[in-house]
Amino acid sequence: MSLSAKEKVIVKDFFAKVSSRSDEIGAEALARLIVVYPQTKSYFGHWKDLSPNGAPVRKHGITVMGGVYEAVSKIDDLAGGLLNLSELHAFVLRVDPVNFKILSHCIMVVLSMLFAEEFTPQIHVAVDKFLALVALALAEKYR
Ligand code: HEG
Repeated sequence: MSLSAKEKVIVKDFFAKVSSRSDEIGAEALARLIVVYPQTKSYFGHWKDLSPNGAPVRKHGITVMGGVYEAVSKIDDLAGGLLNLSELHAFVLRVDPVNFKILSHCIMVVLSMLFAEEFTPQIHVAVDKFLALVALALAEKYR
């Protein structure tokens, strides 16, 4: 699977358009991740406060969105561009790659919630493919 030139433009334009609300997207997506899929909390056991609307969850949601925006900027070479992040998640954090898909799903839900009008089916499919490729790139270093 790969993104067409047109899909890349759609993804870049959409994320540019919603960038002023990036923190909110990340915080809400991470809050939903740990509420809806509580098994994901095991990776964040070192945080003192694991409440969905608490400061650490919010902060990490913002960090993750920073990674998503980094991926947008490296859309032409996701595997190469996200190599360091992949190594971190594989060898240091040991995050099971299935969780990348679960988080992608949460991000999609939040995008459709916050941008009900803007998040058209055409944008939906391009962003869905993009996040699937980001998940694949993050899992690159697992073997
Ligand atoms: Mg990960 C750290 C991005 C999915 C668990 N994640 C990070 C960092 C970034 C990032 C940018 C900081 C890296 C650094 O400190 O240098 N994460 C990122 C992206 C995605 C993702 C872009 C998927 C789209 N992360 C993800 C998932 C889990 C996870 C699904 C677990 C369910 N990430 C995780 C943990 C840390 C990071 C435990 C370290 C958090 C800490 O500092 O306490």
